[in-house]
Amino acid sequence: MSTIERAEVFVTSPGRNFVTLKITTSDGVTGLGDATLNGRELSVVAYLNEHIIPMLIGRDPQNIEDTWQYLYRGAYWRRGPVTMAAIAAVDVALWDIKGKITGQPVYQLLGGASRTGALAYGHASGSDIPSLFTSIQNHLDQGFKAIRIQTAVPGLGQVYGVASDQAPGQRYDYEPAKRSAVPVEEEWDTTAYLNHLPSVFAAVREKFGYELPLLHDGHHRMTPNQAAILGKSLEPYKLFWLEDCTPGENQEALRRVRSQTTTPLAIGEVFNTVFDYQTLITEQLIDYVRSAVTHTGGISALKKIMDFAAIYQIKSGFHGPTDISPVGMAAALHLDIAIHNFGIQEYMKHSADTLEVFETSYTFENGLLHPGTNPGLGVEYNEELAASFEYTPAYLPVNRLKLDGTIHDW
Ligand code: CS2
Ligand code: MG
Repeated sequence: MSTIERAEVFVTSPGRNFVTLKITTSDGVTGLGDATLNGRELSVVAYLNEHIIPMLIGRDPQNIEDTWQYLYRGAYWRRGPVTMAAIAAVDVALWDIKGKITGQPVYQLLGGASRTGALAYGHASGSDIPSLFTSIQNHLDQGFKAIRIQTAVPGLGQVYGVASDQAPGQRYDYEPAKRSAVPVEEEWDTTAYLNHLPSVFAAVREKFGYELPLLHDGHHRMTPNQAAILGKSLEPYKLFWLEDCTPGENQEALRRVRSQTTTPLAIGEVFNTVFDYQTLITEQLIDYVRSAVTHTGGISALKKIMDFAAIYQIKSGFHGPTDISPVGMAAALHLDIAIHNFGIQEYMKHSADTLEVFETSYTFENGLLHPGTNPGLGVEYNEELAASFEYTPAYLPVNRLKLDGTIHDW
């Protein structure tokens, strides 16, 4: 029997920080998993090195479900982003190994292809309407068939999710996380935002028409009532979804929003188990599951969430920002291709440096992503090059109200 012989954790920073788990079997087969938790990277490194890797050595790499249950139930301390990112990395690396052992891309092991490609959405943003239009046009020129819209808010400074204005053809990346010993602080004003956003969507619809699927991320900043007001005011502009309108911890908050607006709702990038979705799914309070494979315990666990969601006609819209490594992105794409209730996939192209460290085989053509047909996940990790990009602490920003500096949800 082949066994897990070695497991190593690598940290690299080709523009932003990534944590990667590499598992090697006694037959010399290797598998990769993404363990990146933006701004809290080293906690997952410690969890893996100190508590998980010693338990993996000698186990059968083929028994993915048993290993998942062993790590989840065995720890006693269940759930949480650090635990579930660590378990996800193991799970994804074992799927990669199983693919290589069987000579199949992972999506074949998940039931095969349900579609020819995964519809992707890109991030357009701008400090004003003209620069937003340029950014949208850039994305259309790159082939995107669905676009997320974020804009600055008059009277506020830098708003998270709004990139510096783009020259045509330039790669979008708002978030090479701001490198400093402490997080940068941004200011916020929900009233100004609620007053401004509908006019942005009106302008975009007037210029680009009603066919283009448009998305928006509220980044957990609203109360249920404010979210209901926004959802209603955006109804004329027929959004594909309104994401993270309220803080994620309180599932019941979405009842109020749902009862007030037909704007489709998506949530879940900060969720880490099926229990974060239980009320949302059984009461059909959302339309899209926003989880990342990387933060939800891996392919095995997210597949189960999606099968549960399918019963309630809820679809996927997996998290795919640049702080998910190309390994995590590839894992999401295999699931996207396999499940029946796929909805859309977030896609921000990684930097050239990142794509040199992680050699990927996924493709983006005609608005659709495909994981490729290489055995396993189809990603190679260049350890030597990775080691030349040293880890630097980097944090997500903190949000304070402009009026009086109160720390705000975001
Ligand atoms: C965003 C992300 O992609 C999204 O929808 O909300 O930029 C998110 O803030 C980061 O991935 C957090 O690490
Ligand atoms: Mg988001």
